[in-house]
Formats: sequence, structure tokens, C-alpha cells
Amino acid sequence: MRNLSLLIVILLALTFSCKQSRNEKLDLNSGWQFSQSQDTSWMSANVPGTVQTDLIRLKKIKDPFIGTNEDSIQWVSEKNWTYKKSFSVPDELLKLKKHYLKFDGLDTYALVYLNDSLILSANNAFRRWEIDISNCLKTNNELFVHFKNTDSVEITEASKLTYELPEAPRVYTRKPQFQYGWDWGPTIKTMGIWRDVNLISFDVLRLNETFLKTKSITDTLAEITAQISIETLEPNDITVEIKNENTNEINSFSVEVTPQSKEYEFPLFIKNPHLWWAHNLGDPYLYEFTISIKRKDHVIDSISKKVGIRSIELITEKDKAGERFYFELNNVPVYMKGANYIPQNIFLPEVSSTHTNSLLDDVVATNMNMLRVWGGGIYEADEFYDLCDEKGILIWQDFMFACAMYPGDSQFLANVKQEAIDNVKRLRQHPSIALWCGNNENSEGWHRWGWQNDKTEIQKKEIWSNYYALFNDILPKIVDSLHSSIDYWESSPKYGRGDTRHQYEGDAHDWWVWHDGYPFEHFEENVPRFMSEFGLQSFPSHEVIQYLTEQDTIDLKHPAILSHQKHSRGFQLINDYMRLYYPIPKNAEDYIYVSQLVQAYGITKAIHAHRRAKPYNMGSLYWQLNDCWPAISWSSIDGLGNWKALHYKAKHSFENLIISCSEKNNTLEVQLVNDGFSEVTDTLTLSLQDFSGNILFEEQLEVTSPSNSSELVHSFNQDSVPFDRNLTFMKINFSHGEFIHYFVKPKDLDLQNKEILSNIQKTESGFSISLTTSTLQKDVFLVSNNKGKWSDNFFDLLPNETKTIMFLTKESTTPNIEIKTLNNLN
Ligand code: BMA
Repeated sequence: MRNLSLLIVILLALTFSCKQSRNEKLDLNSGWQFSQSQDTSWMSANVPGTVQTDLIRLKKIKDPFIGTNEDSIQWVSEKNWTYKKSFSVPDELLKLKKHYLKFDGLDTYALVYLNDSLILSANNAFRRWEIDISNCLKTNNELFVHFKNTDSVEITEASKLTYELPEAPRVYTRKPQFQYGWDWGPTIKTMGIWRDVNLISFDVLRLNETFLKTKSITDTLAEITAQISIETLEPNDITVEIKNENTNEINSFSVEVTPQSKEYEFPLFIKNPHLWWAHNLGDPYLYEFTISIKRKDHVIDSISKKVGIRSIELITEKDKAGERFYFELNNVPVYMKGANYIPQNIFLPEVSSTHTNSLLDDVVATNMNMLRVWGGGIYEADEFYDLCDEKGILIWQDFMFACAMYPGDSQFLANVKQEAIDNVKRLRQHPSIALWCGNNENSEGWHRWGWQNDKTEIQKKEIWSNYYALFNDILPKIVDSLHSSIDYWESSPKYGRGDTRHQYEGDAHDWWVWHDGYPFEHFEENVPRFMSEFGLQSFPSHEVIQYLTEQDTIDLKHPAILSHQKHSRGFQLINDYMRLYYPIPKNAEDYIYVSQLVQAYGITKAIHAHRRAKPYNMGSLYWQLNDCWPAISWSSIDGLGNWKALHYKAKHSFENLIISCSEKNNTLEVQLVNDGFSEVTDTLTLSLQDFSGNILFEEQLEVTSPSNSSELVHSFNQDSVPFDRNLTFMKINFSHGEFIHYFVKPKDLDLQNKEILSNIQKTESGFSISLTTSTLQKDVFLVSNNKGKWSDNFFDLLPNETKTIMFLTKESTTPNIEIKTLNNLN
């Protein structure tokens, strides 16, 4: 009995002390309804979500991804929409002194009313909004969010200027710019509560921002400054406890916090720090810290942070050719291999962490170590960067401005300034962030795309000075003050194609190939310092085509196909490049297949040229990794997640150690490119063979590839052996891999259609398929009726060699496998 009373006293004491210091977060995502403003019928709404996705779910509009439905839903974004939600707050919570309503994202022009009081007028989809509602929160509450269509606001903003800004009207609205239509995406201007809504309540104090900033790193010590922002309602003596969960070390600091001061700094140290590396160079090691605020030994608030100890610097020093452009990770120059990333779905809340995880796994599988989060999309969700930290992928992060000139009035600048502060603060803890970049192609557009033609001198001056204020003053200052360990780069590319410095300084976008129709050889002859964009379109998988046409047969003239190609000359350019390099099949299935081969051929040719030119060139990021809907585009992974030929081939081209060849005046130059940090010595075998596998010439040589280098290791004089260029290949291999060089374009190869023998065996994770042939089979493409993943695809099967491919699948029935090759086109 005595024990029981003691227990009750302890429980009461605990409850009392909890009441004294409760910090609560109430999820307000559920129970929303929406309707067209002024309408009286309400429909259930998903939050996070968009008006359009709810209308699709409720079958009020057609799915715009299918057929030609995109046009039919345009009316939605021309209307105004209202969301509402009632919620009650338990007395326990209501008693707390401070309450904030927090919207992580409102898309875009929104008036928020709580119990009939206007509490927020939002105008930026990229900002987080936190509103003090301590005075108007009740037991039963009604929340209304009125979204105004963007058109009406943009018309008003445009009328304030005497000239039209290039690419207006989207420039007036701070929402994902690609939603106004892009050359790979539909026009769907979403509206809605697109990120979480929460009620944050407390009655003593709360932990706001925390940033564990690495001050210095040596082999034996990493010095960190913990920057902690604490909001307290009254002066309080507290203890800040920071625990390193990896080492179990705890540091405690006593501090008196006051309502006037908010930022506190504490020193931390990690002995013999384990550094964070990009996955292709080491371990993306993360420390986990728990930061707790204690008052009278009671934890009031706590947060956990993952921290990567690394330094990253963009080096842009002058050299003889111009100006270098490369990243040093942990003081070592690192070659960046990767692609440009766009939002995974035009309906942003539809992207789940499973989607992101699987896409980023595909990035790692393809040996990419950098993605560029492109400026026409979004500052990605936290989990995107969490996964990049874990998987060791570096991020070139654009601010969200693309291919346009933006306003410069004080209201606009204040708005984007706060947007930048919100997002830099949100993302600065991530070791994956390697660079903040002001915009995508705004500077190039201004100087080269005729935007100045209809402007007076005064107007030009004003537009450029507005550009200058944002990208050379406001944004770099924010990066410098909030994330000083990371460099800021004004615009990607540094110089547009009209400027000859393009090739010698800074990063470059090479669109001579594709937009200007130049042949792929242009990539080899014009290697810049860092290629941040270059690309080619191809058709997506049959699955995508069938999905958007809603029919089994593949009809490339179907209206749905036409409406999912957003580049005005897209089909023509795909065909032009096919004609230059590959045979043009008549059959639609084969046409899709060859379009992917052409894309892979051009892009990997460029990647090889860039990598051979290391260290002159220190990066190759192709356009574009993914799609935001099922489409015909530049992506290497299509809108349903299928790898195109490029994704498989890029995987080989991005390996740390590659053999790469180029022909110069009848000499085949063999280079080894080594991105790893150890020297490699091996025996290289060169074997010149005809398509039946007869060896015409063979030689072996000992080669050394120094760490982090690209070096010529051998020159083969093609005149030394007579051979038919259309019927011969050079196989070069060593224990780390092989490279097959052809002496003519794929269309000029004399390929023979011979049988491929296959043998399928069940394995633990799926099936293994062994293939052999007596004659070279080019670009072997395996297709299965089962869902699964191939360990390789679109590969060349050499004569009299066996190649074994794994098909990873959960399905246990033996798959039906169709084999397509360039040899057996229709
Ligand atoms: C690049 C990008 C995008 C565009 C792509 C293909 O310049 O920045 O604006 O989609 O080209 O045209």
C-alpha cells in the first residue's frame, strides 16, 4: 500500500512537471474539405495535396497524364479554391501559453482565416509559414484557406511595369516554374496545401533552429559550433545537452535564456573524425546527435540531427586556359558524374519517400556522385536530402529561378529573400549540399536569347540591375551568412554559348547538340571545364506508351504521344540524330528501342570525352535524370521508373575506373581514367576481332593508372594491321572491366542476325540468364513480361563469349524473355 501511494505521488509529480513544460505538435493534415470558392458543395481534400489531384481522385476531372486530357483541366487553375477544416483542441493543450499554426507549404496565393480572423496572407509556395495564434485558438476552431488563381495576381503585377519581363507572367509568382509548361512537362499550375500543417504548442520554451556547423577538420579533431535558437517566454536557467549517439559522449552547457536573445552557440568536438564521402570514394558516414533542452533535470524539448563531417569547396582559380571549375571534397579534387534532377511528379505531394528512395538507388547504381537540383523545380523535401546524405550523393542546389528575368521591386525581393533564408536554413545541415547556385540560364538568356531586343536602354538597365541585386547581392549574402562553408555560384552556365569563354571558364551547358542539331562529335571537340547540362531526347518504355495511349499496340502517331512531346522539333530531332548514327526501323517498337540507343550513344560519347579530358574538365552532368510525368523527353529513367538504354550505359561510363578510346589520324588512343584514390596496375589486353570472333591482332601491356587521373596508356596504329572497319571491333580489357571500340558508326556496322542461345536458371533473388552467340550481337535488349530489374541491359554480346545477366524479381514464374538486338531490326 505504501509503495502504491509512493507510485501515485511520483506519477502526479511527473504529470505536474509535464504540464509545466509541455511541447506538443498536433498534426492537422486530416479532415480537410475543399470547394470552388463561392460554391456550397464541399468535397474531401487530401493534405498535403492539390486541388487537381483531389478532383482527379473524385473523378471530377480526367487524369491529365493520359491521352490528351491535359488541355481539359486547364480551367481548374483559372478558378479560386477554398479549403476548410474544423478541429478541436483538448483543454490540456489549449492551456499552454504559446500556439503556432505552421504551414510547410501553401501553393500559392492564400488567405488563411482562423475563426474568422485573417491570420496569414501567403504569396510564396517555397516558404514556410508559422503564425502565432495564441490569441485566437479556441476549443473548437474553423480554419479556412482561400487560394486565389495566379493569373489575376500576375496581371496586376505585370501592369505595374512599363515593359514585359522575358518569360512573364510566371516570373511574378513564386511557385515551381516548370508548372507553367516546359519542354518536357505539361502545363498544370497546381493549387493547394502542398506540404504538412501542424499546430505547435508549448508553455515554457522551445527549440527552434539547430545547426551543427563544422568549423574545422583535421585528422584528429573536428570542431563544431552548435548554433541553437531557443524561444522562451520568460528568463529560464536551462541545460543544453548534446549527445553524440555514435560515441555516446555527452556535452552539457548551462545557460540562462531570455525572450530577448534567441541564438546560442556551444562548442563541440569529435576526436579522430570519420569523414563523410561521396559513395564512389568512401563511406558517407553520418554522426547522429541528440540535442536536448533540460530545465530542472526535466527534458522540455529535443531534436535529433544527422551530421556529416566533410569540407567541400568549389575551386575557380585562373589558369592558362581560363578559369578552373572543380569541387574539392575533403581537400581532394573530385570528378562529378551525374545528371540534372527535376521534380519527380508535377503533382508534388504525390512523390513519396519510396519513390525518392528508389530513384536515388538508381542514381547510386549508375555510379553518379552528383545531382543538380534544377532551378525550375522545387527546393526538395527534407527526405530527399536525408537520403542523399545517407547514400553519398552530392547536390548542386539551384535557387528556384529559371530561364527568365525576374522583377526587382522591394516586395518581390523581400519575399525571395525570406524564401532563400527559409530554405538555406532548412537544408544547410545536409552534407550532401555541395553548392548553392543562383539560377538556371537567366544570364545566358539575357545575353543570348533576344530578350533585350524590344527594350529601351533604361529598361535594359533596370532589368539587369534587378538581376544583379538578386543574384549578386541578396542570395550570395544569405549563403555567406547562413551557410558560409558552401560556395555560391551566380548562374548555370557561367557563360552562354554566344560567349567564347564558355569552353574555358566555369560550368557550361552544351545545347549545340540537340537544339542546334550539331553532330555528337561536337561533344568530343568542345570539352568545357565542367559540363552541367547536355542532353538528347528518346522515347520512353513501351509501358509508358501503353499507359498514356491506353492501348496495347504501339502507335507513335497517336494524339496522346503527340501531346506528351513538348519540344516543338522533338520528333524531328530524334529522327535526324537516328539517321546520322543508326538505322531507322519502320516498326514502332524498334523505333523506340533505337531512339534510346541513339540517346545513350551520344551522351556516353560525351561523358567519355569529358572524363578523358580530366583534370581540364571536372564534371559531366547530363540533362536529365527523370521525368515529372510519362513523356517523350531527355530523361534516362522514364515516367514510370523504367531505365532507358542511357541509364544502363551511363552506369558503365561513370564507373570509377574506365578504359576510354578516341581515334586520332588513324591512331586509336587508349586512355585509363581513374577517379579512385589508389593507383592501379594491371595487364591490358587489346584484341582486334571480326564479328565472328576471329582474332586479327592481339597485344598485352602492363599499365599503370595513377590515383585520380586520366592518362594515355597506349596508341594503336590502325594501319599496322589490315582490317575491315565495318566488320571489326577492338576489345580492350583488364581485370577491372572492358571497353569495346567500333571503328564506324552503328549504322555502318555489317551486323548479322544470328541466334542467341539462352539459358535461364532460378536464383534466390530472381533468375540468371546466360547468353551466347557465334556472331557479335549489338545492343542486346532483354524485355520480360514479369516486373523486375536487370543487372545489365542494352549490352553487346561478343562472339563465342557467355554473358550472364541477373533478373531480380519477386515473381517465381519463369519469365518470358524477348531479346531484341540491333542485328534483328524490323
Ligand atoms: C536546359 C534546361 C531546361 C530545358 C532543357 C532542355 O537548358 O535548363 O530549361 O528543359 O535545357 O531544353
